[in-house]
Amino acid sequence: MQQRSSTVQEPSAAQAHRPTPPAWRPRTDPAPLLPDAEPLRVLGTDAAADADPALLRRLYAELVRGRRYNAQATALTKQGRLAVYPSTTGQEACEIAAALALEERDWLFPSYRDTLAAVARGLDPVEALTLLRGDRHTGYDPREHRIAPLCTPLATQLPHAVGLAHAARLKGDDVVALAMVGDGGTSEGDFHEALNFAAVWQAPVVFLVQNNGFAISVPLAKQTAAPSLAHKAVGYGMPGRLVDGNDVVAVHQVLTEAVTRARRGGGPTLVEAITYRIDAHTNADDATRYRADGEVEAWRAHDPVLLLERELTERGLLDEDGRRAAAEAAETMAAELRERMNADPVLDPMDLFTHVYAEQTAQLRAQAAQLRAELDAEDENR
Ligand SMILES: Cc1ncc(C[n+]2csc(CCOP(=O)(O)OP(=O)(O)O)c2C)c(N)n1
Repeated sequence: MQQRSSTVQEPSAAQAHRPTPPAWRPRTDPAPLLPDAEPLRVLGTDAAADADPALLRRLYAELVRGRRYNAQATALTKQGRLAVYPSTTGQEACEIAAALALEERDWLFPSYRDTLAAVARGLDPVEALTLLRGDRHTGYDPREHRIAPLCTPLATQLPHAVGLAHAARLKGDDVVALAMVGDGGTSEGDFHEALNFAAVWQAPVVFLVQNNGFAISVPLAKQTAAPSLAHKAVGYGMPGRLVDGNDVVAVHQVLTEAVTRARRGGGPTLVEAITYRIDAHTNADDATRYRADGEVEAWRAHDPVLLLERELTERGLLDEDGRRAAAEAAETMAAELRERMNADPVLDPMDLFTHVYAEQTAQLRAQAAQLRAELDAEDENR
């Protein structure tokens, strides 16, 4: 081995002429942006004692109602009353916490899977299913409840949320946008663009990734090599937070903190909630082809409704009567949903031409006139 010289070396001629590069240091300290090593859990820990009993009861009632809503909507697909339903059975904690973390003046940007969050925010349960019933229109006025349309093209709701939040801030409106996306959606360009713009503009947005393990049949390991999806936040310059997505109190806490931070001008946050999709991707999917029953059973033991029920019971906040009351309220909602969904919707075929262009093209005007004439002729022949 070559001996190192103990004498200070004179710089070579080339080194002597090399200019010193400008000093470099990270533009922000990455350490505070990093997610915790473990997802935050509150239920079953000492921290649960601090949770407000009224909030816990409200969360419980919503979870029970949400579970029943998922079951009823799935049943409606089997009865031919609903074209498709992407269930959130097992993910109700994320859906409910997202809805409840927002103030009335805020905006929710859901994906196709997040009907339940929209319903928990106050949307009519039937209107929330309009798109999934096969009607191409959203079926509700997004401005009324400040719920953007349920978005089927993956992650496209994210730049929309950033745009709205940034515009609100420019106007001086005290509004936060919460955008929901799946783990698969994080591979989309829109995810990158939304997070980058949000951080550069310090827009008041909260991104909630529901990591339910799969993008249809594609497991997360085939989607990303990142340590976690929450770690992606650091690359954009925003904090990433990891939370147990089946612990409704923990998700509510993390989202409320992120919403408050955004409202105070602290900028966006990326939250990754670790959860699991108990049902298939939709009623059109057979999940047994790509995952083992044992995996599903392991997650059933970590069920969001059971976790909260256990906590409430142990703290003496829930007894048999309370359980029955929550179940009955959920049953009433389901019966009404069933009844209303069993009525045939009255659709006007002329609606095909509305809400598409502000000013119709000559071709569309001609087509509309042709359809009008055909419908009128049908009426006369009746
Ligand atoms: C831009 C785009 N590409 C592909 C699809 C087809 N698609 C629908 S759902 C889905 C998987 C999405 O998985 P994930 O984001 O994890 O959400 P999850 O359905 O699990 O809630 C895909 C690929 C789509 N809707 N949009």
